[in-house]
Amino acid sequence: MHLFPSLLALLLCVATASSLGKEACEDALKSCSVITCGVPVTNGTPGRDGRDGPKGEKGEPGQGLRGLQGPPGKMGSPGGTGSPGLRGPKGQKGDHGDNAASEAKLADLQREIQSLKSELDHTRNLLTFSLGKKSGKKLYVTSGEKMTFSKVKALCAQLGATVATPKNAEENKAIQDVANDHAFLGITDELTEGQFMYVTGGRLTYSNWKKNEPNNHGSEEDCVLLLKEGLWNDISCSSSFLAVCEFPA
Ligand code: MAN
Ligand code: CA
Repeated sequence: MHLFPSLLALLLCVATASSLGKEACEDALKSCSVITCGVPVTNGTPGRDGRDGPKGEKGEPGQGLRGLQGPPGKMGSPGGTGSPGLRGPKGQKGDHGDNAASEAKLADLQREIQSLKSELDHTRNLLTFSLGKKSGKKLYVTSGEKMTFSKVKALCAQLGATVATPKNAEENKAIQDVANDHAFLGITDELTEGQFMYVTGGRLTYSNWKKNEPNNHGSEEDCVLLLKEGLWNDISCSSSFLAVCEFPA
């Protein structure tokens, strides 16, 4: 709006300054802010443009905002086979098989068991009769062989029996009759010297020692021998005598 009066003042001022002397110009400067002072000259024609300068060094990276994250890369190649996993839990019990077939099999087995039982009864009766076993009495059996005490124990155990052990005079006589020779009894003092015990456990409740026995002759007599005449003598367990086994009453 006030542009026109200001432009007019500037033109006037330039015109005044170029027509005045140096002093007059400096005076004019006080009222005019745009002009420069000097001796007035006639301007020459402008020179030609210079050549292009050398290329500048690469600038520092800009400080603008970082771009957005690009899309995901391509999928990689598959990895190797992993190690086997842990063993799974035990499965549920399976169904029962064919019920009718199982029952038929069971009936067969029950018949077979009955048949075996009666055959076993018959064999036992025959054996006890032939061995002269009396009802309610122990059965004593000998193979007629002589062996060390440890072998007698093993043999009787194999038969499901124990080594013959008289608990009274009647049993002592029964063993004597079966053996008809010196025979080992199931009694030792192997655990504590001088303290004779049943090999099946427990202290003696009956004995039939010969005079001056047990004497632990040579300090090595821990077993008991039923002499042919029915009396007892302690003897070395590593000597060999008749094996007599005992079956329960
Ligand atoms: C003699 C007696 C017995 C002993 C035997 C060993 O008969 O001393 O006590 O057991 O010898 O052979
Ligand atoms: Ca002795």
